[in-house]
Formats: sequence, structure tokens, C-alpha cells
Amino acid sequence: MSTKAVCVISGEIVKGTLFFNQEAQGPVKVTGELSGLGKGLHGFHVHEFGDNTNGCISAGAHFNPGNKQHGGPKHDERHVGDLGNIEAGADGVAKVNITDTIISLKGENSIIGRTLVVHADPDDLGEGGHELSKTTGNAGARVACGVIGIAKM
Ligand SMILES: [Cu+2]
Ligand SMILES: [Zn+2]
Repeated sequence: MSTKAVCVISGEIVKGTLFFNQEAQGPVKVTGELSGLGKGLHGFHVHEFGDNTNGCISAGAHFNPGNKQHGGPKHDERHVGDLGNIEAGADGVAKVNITDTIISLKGENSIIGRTLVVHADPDDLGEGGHELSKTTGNAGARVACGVIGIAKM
């Protein structure tokens, strides 16, 4: 049986919908499309809280139940919420198609009820040598976000 979740992203300019699908205990597939982005890479993370009372800021830091350092999605040392980057074309549209084995829709790594944040700048995946590389990937401002919720089967 598969578990499904959905996230409506809504910023001032950046908008879109993301879908999450997980078969049994398998990887989570994240698909969807976002528009209104600047051309290029944008950090893409699950942040700790599903709290948008003060916009995307109140979502807190990257979802990090294992108390690890920030990294890229393929790294052993990463936050659970580190999904790397999405890439927008010249038209400002990013087609998202990510398969991740660390995030989950159930259990201790569950991202349900947390916030998906899209950033202004690229995530350096912990390797940029900037003072923020090991905590945020130096991905800059939070341009849009949405809370991940349980979807209809
Ligand atoms: Cu982030
Ligand atoms: Zn991180």
C-alpha cells in the first residue's frame, strides 16, 4: 500500500504543487512543478515545523532529528530534510522529480506536518566553504513554502 502527501507552495511570486508518494517502506518520490523562480538552482528543504504564522521563517531550521550537519541528498552526513536543489529554466519553471531514501511519510523521519521551503539561491550541499555551508547550504532567503499534508488516496 502506498502513502501519499501533498504540499501547496505559495509565495508572493513562486507557486506550485508537490506530490509525495511512498510504497511500503520504500523511497519517497517527490514530483510536481513550481513557477515564478529565477533561472538556475534553488535550495529545496524540509524544515522542522509546519508553522507558517510568521511566513516561511517560523518553519524553523532544516528537519534534523539525527542532529547531523547539513549536506547533499546523496551524502551520508545530511539533515533528513536536505533534498538538495531544484532547477528552474529561463521560463522560471522547475519540474521536480526527486526520489529520496531518507525522508519518509511515516515513522521518525516523517515529513508530514512539516514545511517544504524553496530558497532564492543554490544550496552548496555543505561544500561551499561558507560559514553557513554546514547548517543551511548558504541557500539564502526563503522565497516560498508550504506545509506537507496527508493526501487523499
Ligand atoms: Cu531550507
Ligand atoms: Zn540541511
